[in-house]
Amino acid sequence: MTEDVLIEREGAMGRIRLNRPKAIHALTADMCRAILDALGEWAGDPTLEAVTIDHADGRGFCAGGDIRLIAESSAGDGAAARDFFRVEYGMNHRLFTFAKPIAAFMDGITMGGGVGLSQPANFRIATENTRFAMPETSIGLFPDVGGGWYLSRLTGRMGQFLALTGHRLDGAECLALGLATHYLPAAALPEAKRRIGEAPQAIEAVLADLAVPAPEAAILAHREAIDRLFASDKLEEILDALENDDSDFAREQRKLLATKSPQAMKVSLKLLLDGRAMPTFEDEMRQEFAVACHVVQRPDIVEGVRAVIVDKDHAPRWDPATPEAVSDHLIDRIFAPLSPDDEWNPA
Ligand code: QUE
Repeated sequence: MTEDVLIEREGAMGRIRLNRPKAIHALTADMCRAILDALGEWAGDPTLEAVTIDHADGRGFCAGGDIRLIAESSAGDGAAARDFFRVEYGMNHRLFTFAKPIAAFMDGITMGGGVGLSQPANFRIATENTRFAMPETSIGLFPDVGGGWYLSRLTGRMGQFLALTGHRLDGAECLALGLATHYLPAAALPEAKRRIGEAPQAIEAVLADLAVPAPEAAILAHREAIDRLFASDKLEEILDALENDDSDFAREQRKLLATKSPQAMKVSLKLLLDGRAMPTFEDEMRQEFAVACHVVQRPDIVEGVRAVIVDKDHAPRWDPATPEAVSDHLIDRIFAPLSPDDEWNPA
């Protein structure tokens, strides 16, 4: 048992409360296992009507996953990283297929693994504290935990933009893009949770009652530029489009992409291209697991976590170093299915 996530039963409600404040509630394998097991139990319990997911003490909803462990494992045989992804994706899939209502409170940093926890929820509550991103191209990973599914289903080329740049959205922007279903002031969350606890079948009515109009979504001012500049599924063409556009926005994005892992960016584009056509979320997670297992065997995760988390010099030396050097053959190998003995399947 881990204390890093609190699993509570209160009447007809199941509560999942992330409780690892020192790491902004980033998910460990033990936390994912505990959530997976609780959902398994609750799925078959006719007295359980609904589930809420939030964080207990401290700021931030969930900063991501245990990327130090992933990087350390990647420097060795990769077994612990594969174990982590297997249980995390199992949790993501169980949330996605859970038949009773789930409400996720994205009150603060909601990145990477936190996106995988919240996006499968029927009710996704944003606040003025929400900071939402899929920042994995900074550390040589890719927008996993179903990112290839959710991001590829956003309007236009917003998903490709978010996946490549790791751009942070605020709560109002999440609502405007459909990543959140409701916008509440953070001060109203205790009342929302109390009223949901009293009447789990009335989640939607409670949230509608406490929701307030969101501020303007700044990202919408760039929607046309994003759809145009990120239109291609080829990284080199996106970089050329940014290069040839004379706007501050394009210049900023071009500068930003120069810092990201070229391999991770190419993996992300293919993930979204394939993800949009995936017949089921199960197929998506099987693909993402295969990609994760192959990426763990490459050098960029170790280097990215070193540059961003360990040394914090923000000067990664990517390998391959340029988009041109990331061959189609390398991408094909990264997307190759695993053998039936190794592949991911629902828990
Ligand atoms: C990209 C990422 C992550 C990140 C930073 C990136 C990520 C993640 C964390 C993180 C942050 C604070 C913590 C922690 C993890 O940062 O996935 O344990 O205390 O989990 O640029 O993908």
